[in-house]
Amino acid sequence: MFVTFEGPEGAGKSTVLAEVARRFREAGQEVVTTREPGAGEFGARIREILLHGDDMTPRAELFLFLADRAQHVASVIRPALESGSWVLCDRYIDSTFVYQAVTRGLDADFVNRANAFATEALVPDQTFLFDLDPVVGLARVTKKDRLDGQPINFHRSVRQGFLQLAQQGADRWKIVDASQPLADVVEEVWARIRP
Ligand code: T5A
Repeated sequence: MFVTFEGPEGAGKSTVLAEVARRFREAGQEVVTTREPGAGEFGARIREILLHGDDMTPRAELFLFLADRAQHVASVIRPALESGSWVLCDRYIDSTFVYQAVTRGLDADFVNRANAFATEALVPDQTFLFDLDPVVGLARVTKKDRLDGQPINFHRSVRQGFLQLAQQGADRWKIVDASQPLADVVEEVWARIRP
């Protein structure tokens, strides 16, 4: 099973993902935890440019996220799935659609096709949307990066973009109210992630 965690900044994705993975391991289930951008040495270098480098054009930004994803799918995600492991991934194709197409304004059809090309059409089985007011989420983030530092309207558009995508999307989406206490968010995801 390939499960992705999506949402605006500071929504609690990585914290919840780590706790869910701990529970899987405790139950004897093989699980690989990973994230985008930034898995492995190749991804780490791209992450550094994307999050801590100089400003860049939306098109350059798109291709860096896609390069990271192509390598990540081929070297981490597919091998793990083929070995029978669960894969829990912090951000994936939907982040590109929302940040680079909806919010940056790049062509949505092109972004969808580019996502499919980069991943050889690997779509998650399940996606959790951690929905949260960006003002609350940004207040939770202590070390701000290049994207956290965008104007608040950028982050509002990200939230709306994710909500629209999840509401229109296929059954793989589950929307979680990420403003609840952390323990409640964990329980909700845990209850809904098990097949
Ligand atoms: N991006 C990414 C694109 O533009 N296109 C793409 O294709 C991709 C893949 C990645 C950036 O790149 C963009 C999106 C991002 O801007 P990142 O650092 O990986 O940058 O960003 P995030 O994934 O947003 O990581 P964050 O750390 O900001 O958010 P999380 O993982 O959702 O939040 P988390 O778990 O780190 O929690 C933040 C803090 O809040 C607390 C935690 O303890 C932690 O201190 N917390 C809660 N506090 C109260 N109540 C709760 N329910 C809480 N849940 C967590």
